[in-house]
Amino acid sequence: MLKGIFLEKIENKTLRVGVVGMGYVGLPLAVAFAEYGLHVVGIDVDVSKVDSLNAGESYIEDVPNSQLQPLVEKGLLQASADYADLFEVDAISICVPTPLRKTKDPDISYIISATINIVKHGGRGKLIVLESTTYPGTTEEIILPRLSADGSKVGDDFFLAFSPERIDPGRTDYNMWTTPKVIGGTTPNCVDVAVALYGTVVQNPVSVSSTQSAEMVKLLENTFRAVNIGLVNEIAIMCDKLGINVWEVIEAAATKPYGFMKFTPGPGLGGHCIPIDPHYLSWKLKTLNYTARFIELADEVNRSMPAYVVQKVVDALNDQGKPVKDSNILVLGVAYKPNVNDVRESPALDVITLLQQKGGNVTYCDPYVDDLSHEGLEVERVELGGVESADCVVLITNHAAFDYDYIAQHASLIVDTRNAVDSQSQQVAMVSL
Ligand code: SAJ
Repeated sequence: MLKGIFLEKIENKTLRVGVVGMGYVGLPLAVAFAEYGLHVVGIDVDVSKVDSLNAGESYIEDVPNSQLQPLVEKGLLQASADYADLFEVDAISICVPTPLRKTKDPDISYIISATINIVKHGGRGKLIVLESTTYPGTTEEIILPRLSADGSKVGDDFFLAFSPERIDPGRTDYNMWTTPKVIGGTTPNCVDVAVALYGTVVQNPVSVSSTQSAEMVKLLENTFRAVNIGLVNEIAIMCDKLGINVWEVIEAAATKPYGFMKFTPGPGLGGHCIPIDPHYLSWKLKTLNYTARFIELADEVNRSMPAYVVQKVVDALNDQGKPVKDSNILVLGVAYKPNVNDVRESPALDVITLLQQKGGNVTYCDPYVDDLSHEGLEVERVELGGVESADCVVLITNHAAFDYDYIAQHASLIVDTRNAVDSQSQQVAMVSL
């Protein structure tokens, strides 16, 4: 019986694992399986990543070379751009991107391509686990038919599961072993085998009744964040109209020891998860003639925040008799969240664009981001000293590396969207969200 063979191979560490997609999710997973002692083949279409990994050089900050090299040298981890190298493996985790198209519809082309290539090189006898965040039904509607097209029976001839990734780059308080991992399978055998495999790298695998439930768990997690961030952004707008300090209100509300979870307002919603994932859910519900109103409303509020911030800048400069046009405006922080170098969906990009459209001379300062031209923006990067010559400083991302005392003492006007700068110096005019 295939299940028995699988469990024995996991037990005696002879199980061979494939991971498709060696990004910030796939590489840490591949390393974890290899560190447990399983032989891992990492598949990626980007040959430069494959070459880098086989040279023991990591491109993921959370995976240092010192962790990767020994695994490559021992032959426990190898990378390849050829799906044919999956022929020998027993289990495959699919960790490919699931972006949105320009129309905000899901783009599952990477999942489909991975599935077709896996089937081409023999899906029979394997455990296939999809990790990519996607709408409920993807695993059963897109992957299952392709794996069973040759008459193979799921749960007997192969196993199929969904397990959402919970990799949070840069997080140190939780790691892969200590972060519970949800697993849903197409059949009970599928769950048992997937739980046994993931139990080698995760202390607490949490099984649910179906792949659809597991897909929905991830979307609930990230929709929860998007909606609550939208709520707190609207609270900030309300407090502004009421003349109330929203930051004081949030800090005081956060003293409630139960029944409240603190979120903070900001210039918008960035990153490749939170602005994207909820649209996979709302898209699926649209196909069922249902409108996911909270998701749509939160998106509307979050997407309005960059323009709201720009209006603050316009008003603040106006109060000093300065038009935006030809004013020197310094944007502090362009990454999508503090202490990372990722600018995907960052609201800073919208703020810069809007200010340039109004004729502002915009520069930016971000210790993690050297260049924005790959985002289609022509904006000069300056050092923090640029604060002194700016007509207005707009704090978008509150990196820990910024010297906030220096900023408070040397800026003449600050629009602070993160409540990061104490207006100690009398000279600075402060505008807060
Ligand atoms: N943001 C706010 N106010 C908040 C929290 C976030 O404006 O109170 C903004 C951030 O500035 C950023 C965006 O929302 O632009 C997303 O921030 P995030 O804290 O949700 O960070 P992400 O996008 O890196 O989300 C990831 C997710 N992790 C996984 O999917 C495995 C999310 O589920 C985590 O909760 C989150 O990290 C985290 O807590 O760091």
